[in-house]
Amino acid sequence: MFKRWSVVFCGLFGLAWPCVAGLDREALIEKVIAVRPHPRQLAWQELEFTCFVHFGVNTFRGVEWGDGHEDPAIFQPTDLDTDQWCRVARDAGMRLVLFTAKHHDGFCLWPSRYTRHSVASSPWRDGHGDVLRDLAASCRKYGLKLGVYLSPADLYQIEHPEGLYGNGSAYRRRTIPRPVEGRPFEDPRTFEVEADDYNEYFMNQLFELLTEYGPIHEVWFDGAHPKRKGGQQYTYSQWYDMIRELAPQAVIAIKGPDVRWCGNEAGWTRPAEWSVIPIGAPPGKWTWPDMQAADLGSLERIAEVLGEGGVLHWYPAETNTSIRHGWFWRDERQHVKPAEEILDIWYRSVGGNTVFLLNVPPDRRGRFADRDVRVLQEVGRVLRETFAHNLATGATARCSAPSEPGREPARILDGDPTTCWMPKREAPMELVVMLPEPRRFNRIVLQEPIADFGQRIGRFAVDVGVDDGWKTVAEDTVVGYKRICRIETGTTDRVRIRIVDCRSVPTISEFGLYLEPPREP
Ligand code: FUL
Repeated sequence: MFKRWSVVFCGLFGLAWPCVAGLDREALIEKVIAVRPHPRQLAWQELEFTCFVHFGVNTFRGVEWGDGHEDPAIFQPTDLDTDQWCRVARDAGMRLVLFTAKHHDGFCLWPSRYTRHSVASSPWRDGHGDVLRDLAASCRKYGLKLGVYLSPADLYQIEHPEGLYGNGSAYRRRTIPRPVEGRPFEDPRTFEVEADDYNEYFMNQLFELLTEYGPIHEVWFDGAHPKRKGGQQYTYSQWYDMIRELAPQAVIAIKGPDVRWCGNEAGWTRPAEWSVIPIGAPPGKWTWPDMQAADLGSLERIAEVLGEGGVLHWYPAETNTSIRHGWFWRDERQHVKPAEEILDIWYRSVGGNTVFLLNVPPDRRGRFADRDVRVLQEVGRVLRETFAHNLATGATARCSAPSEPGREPARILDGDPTTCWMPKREAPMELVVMLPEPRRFNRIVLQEPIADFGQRIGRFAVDVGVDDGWKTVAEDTVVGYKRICRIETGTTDRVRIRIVDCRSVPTISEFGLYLEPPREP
């Protein structure tokens, strides 16, 4: 449909607006709001706060990137305790642990059938250790989901004389998984692929990870490469097909179609994080490059990319950063971000329509270090206390515009994110929430029913009742899955939500008022 924007301008919409084959702004908006999350993307978004764990030979060398020449014997955690990771993560409010099963150095934290460069060659637990197995069991115990980071870059396979990376091997038909004597798979499925040695190796390992550790909910493909060799290419689409078959519930993140990198590693968030993003080609042909521009999803940007032959895609952002300076534990001089900073990122990311993936690197014992634990305990305490009670409970809501049947304003107060308010006409408009008595709060939460109606709100403001009038306390951009506004603590008996700019008719699923208790200095 969207081929080339013939630059005809539709004067109707104020400023010049390009039309493509007669498609005006309204028709474009209809296309944009029709884009919805896949259920696996929605389930991932609802996790909100997740835990990244970087652990491996780098932990024992005190480096960020290994070189592939590491002796597996250096991997010797003295007191590996994945229960502690999961307990701390759960108590901080996290719902998934994403683990570096293999980082760029190529050392595997599970005893892969396909390389000796793994925990099986370490004296740790006499070569019988399996960090991923311990972690999977702990995740089950603490009710957390599990994700895996499998680095496409692999320095061991580059540097080792018999390494498979970029070895010039032919692409030919191969069966995944390759049988290994004495180590059969319980899962009988096989895949016929067209691959060279390294892609076969990679898919054999994906098969191990996705069939032998219980359900995997996120697969993370990093784009970084400390080194390349032999023009090695990755057969991504075969990898994705295997993941869809073996782990249909898993989102494929970063170099993949389901979750996009926020574009930085410092925890910065865009003021307007749209989840409907134009990409340069249909998903099957797109290579998911990093997207670091400030504007990824405005209507202007969408028009531009569609005009060049692009398509629309539900592509929500994940904000990733580390609690420490660096991704791996180095020593106890390493800076640890204080709880205020983690909470600030949490509010901007979870409350800015993204998922927050916070890295917590275990130390050489194989435990989260005490300083990190203290920060996470404080973060968990603040989040629990703040969001324990919705202070909008018992309120009533009204809007001057008539509502669609069954979508009255009261729906934003029913605690059910699957119901919503939807008026019969477009923004601008106001929604007034009357509290049963004056209440004190400093956090305002808004959610859109993205599963049913996509992402629409582009700008809104919130006013609180003062004396006989209103005072604006928050103004912001998009809502999407969730927007949290932090405001000065105050008391009022009424709140007004003004939808200032919206793609089509606005809709809100949930509204909440909360009080973050004052913190000790
Ligand atoms: C980067 C990697 O190079 C880092 O080591 C780390 O894993 C980070 C999350 O992604 O691209």
